[in-house]
Parts: sequence; structure tokens; C-alpha cells
Amino acid sequence: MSITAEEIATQPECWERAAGLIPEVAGSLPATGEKVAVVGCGTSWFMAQSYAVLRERAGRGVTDAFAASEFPYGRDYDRIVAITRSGTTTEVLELLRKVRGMRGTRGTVRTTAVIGDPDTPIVDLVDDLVVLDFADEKSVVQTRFATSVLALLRTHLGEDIAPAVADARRAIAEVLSPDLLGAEQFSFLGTGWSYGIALEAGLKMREAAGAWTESYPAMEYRHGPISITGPNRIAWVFGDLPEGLDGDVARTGGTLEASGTDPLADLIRVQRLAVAIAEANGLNPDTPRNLTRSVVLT
Ligand code: F1P
Repeated sequence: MSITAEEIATQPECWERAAGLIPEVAGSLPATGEKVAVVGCGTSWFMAQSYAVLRERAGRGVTDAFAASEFPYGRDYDRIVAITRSGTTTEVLELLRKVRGMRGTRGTVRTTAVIGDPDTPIVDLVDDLVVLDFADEKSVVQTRFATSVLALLRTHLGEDIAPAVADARRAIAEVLSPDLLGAEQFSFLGTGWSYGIALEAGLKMREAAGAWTESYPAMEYRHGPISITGPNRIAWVFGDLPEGLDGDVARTGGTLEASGTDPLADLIRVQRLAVAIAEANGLNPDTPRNLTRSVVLT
């Protein structure tokens, strides 16, 4: 079994452990009312996007998400939260160096890093640290670190993660359908916070399996992207299925995948699919093409 597959299977336990950290780390995470920017690169940026939607919906305060390289310096935030498994990603470190001691209208901007590896330079660049070292990975492609971050943040927003954990256990045990394994193309769709999950699903399939994937907000899919769907192609909806979308996909001859389970747990099915497709095509999911664990620019 690949290391990636082994790590994928540990997610339910990792999520429970992440949720259990909240009493210890709550003070390092955004307080209610703070105006927050969440930043990251790749998978970590997609988790930031999901968290931003969830935090605003929970009424905890304005929350924006940015790719670290696209941070809008000059905007007024109370806190910047950086998500990074490696703690070495150049764009994230550069951002944290630049915002050190920066003043907003309500005082000095605080910074938090949510990381997997505490033996990295990022620990000296932030005010507050949350370490999920138990979820760090040997695998280049991220699975359990990213989802554990979201499990932690969802719990901090007051959500009980137990139903998602139960869905995750089912997602790990489920047999993947041959239709999915043999599909030629995947359009991943989401609404609200599950749009970040759809982005991550697309990235995972590209990284691990070199698959042809696209990701859209579910209601945007009908505004053009649906023209890609057809026989042997999948439209995969995370979370709520927009009204009428089942009929629209059926008319294309494509296959709709909409489990209705927790979107974070449904992502596990995509992670497993990515590994299975990679292996079926003679690729090793542990050594993805053109990728390194972290992008360190010189
Ligand atoms: C971010 C990241 C990964 C991506 C690739 C390169 O890493 O972009 O999401 O899959 O491995 O690095 P990090 O900042 O979370 O360590």
C-alpha cells in the first residue's frame, strides 16, 4: 500500500485529535469579531477558503482568504492566519515577514500559523502557533493535514465534528465504483464552504493521478462548464445539490456523483480515487510528477 493511501485512512482519528485540541489552542485562533485574513498556498489555500466561508456564516467576523502570493497589503485586518503543513513555503514566509509589526486601525496585526512541522522557520515569525504534528505527512500530496486543519477550525466555530468523522469512516470503507475509476474527466462542484473542497478535490486528482479535472461553484457550472460533461465524464457535487442540476447533468449523458455526505468526508473518496487512478495508470501516488513537499523558491 502507498504511504499516501495509509495516511488517507488515518483521517477519522486525526480529525478527532484535532478537535480535542481546541481547549488548548483556542486562544491562538481568531476571536469573535476579529477581522481576519487566512492565507496559504495550494491545498492550504483551499482550506483557507472553506474556513473563511464557515467563519463568516458562524457570525464570527469578516474573513477573507488569499493565496499567500496575492495578499492585498494595505487592507485592514486584526489577524492573519497562515495555514502551511511544511512551514517552509516561500510565499507564506515572505508574507509573514512583511506583515510583522504592521499596524491596523485596531492595533498591531496579530499572526497565527497552523502548521504540521514545528521544526521550521515559521515558528519565529508568528505571534501564535497551532501545531498539528500528528497529522503531518510523509506523502508529498496533502491529505490528512489539510482535512485535520479544517476539522480543528470547524470545531473552534462550535461545530460537533462527530457526524463528519462517522461519514469519514464510511468514505474509507466504501468500494469505489468502476464508473468513477474509469471516468475520463471530473468537474468538482461546491456551494459555500464546499467550493473550497471542490477546488481541493480537483487539485488532488491532478497532483496524484495527473487526471483532467475542473472545479466550479455549483451554480456557475451551468454557465458554460457543463458543456465539458458528457458520457464517461463525472459531475461531482459536494454538499447541497442545486435544484435541477441532476436533470441538467443527465441530459449531457454524464454521470452525477452527489453523496450528500459531509463535504470534508466526501473529499476522502476523491483522495482514494486519486490513488486508485494513479495506480491503475502505473503512476506512484507517493512520487507525483513535478511536485515537491513544499515550494521553496531561491
Ligand atoms: C503547500 C503546497 C501543497 C502542494 C504542493 C506544494 O504546502 O502548495 O498544497 O500540494 O505539495 O506545497 P504547505 O505550505 O501547506 O506546506
